[in-house]
Amino acid sequence: AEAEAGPSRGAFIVLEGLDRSGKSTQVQKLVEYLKSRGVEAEAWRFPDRTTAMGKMIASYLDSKSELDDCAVHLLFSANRWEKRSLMEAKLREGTTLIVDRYSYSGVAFTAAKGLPFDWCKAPEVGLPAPDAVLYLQIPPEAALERGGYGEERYEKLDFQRVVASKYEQLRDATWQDIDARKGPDEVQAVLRPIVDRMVQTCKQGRPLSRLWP
Ligand code: T5A
Ligand code: NA
Repeated sequence: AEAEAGPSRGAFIVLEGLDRSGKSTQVQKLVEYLKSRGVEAEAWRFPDRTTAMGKMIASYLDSKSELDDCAVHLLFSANRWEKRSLMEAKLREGTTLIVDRYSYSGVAFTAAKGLPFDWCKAPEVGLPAPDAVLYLQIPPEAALERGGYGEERYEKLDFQRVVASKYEQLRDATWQDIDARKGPDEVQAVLRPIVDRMVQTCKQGRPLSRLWP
């Protein structure tokens, strides 16, 4: 049964996908679009590289430091927890958050290294759950052909294939597959009505739930 409506709030929308699937491009476009329609909206991204933990993560991703696989997984998770209260405050005050990666990336990328799925999910339990997860689906081979691929730690074809298979296991009721092989404007045209609808639903008081739904 539908949960009772709560107070009006902003929507929490996450874009997920392999490296170079076009998340950042779509997040920026969505926020500009929402603002142009008078909707209060902000672009967020994880990892948030600006915090102390984020700087450790950035150094690891650039292969400037080595970290134990379990330790870095917990750092990525802690980097979400440290933003939790601000995230919840923004949503409560009516700001819609369009977020580039979240806990789904956290689980898919660490599980792809061979760590147990349930262990990967555990530190995410209790974080705010997104209202919608929009998965930008692209074959790893096609992502590879896009600019800049291959500079960061995880940007290897074989690894991205395993990540894609781990994402498959994370599908839940909030998840929607989006064909991301098309041009940026075509992908944007598919995303806008989905986001518009969720902004309305949350304005009407869709209760915020917790991971994992
Ligand atoms: N990670 C992350 C974890 O292991 N655990 C975690 O908990 C989290 C949160 C960094 C890495 O960290 C891992 C996952 C990642 O490996 P990141 O900083 O988000 O994560 O890095 P990327 O995902 O690689 O982000 P990118 O910015 O590189 O890729 P995007 O955002 O998917 O793609 P975008 O929009 O920047 O576009 C990439 C290129 O393609 C072009 C763009 O112009 C650009 O050159 N492009 C298109 N070309 C053709 N058609 C389109 N539709 C296009 N859209 C964009
Ligand atoms: Na990357």
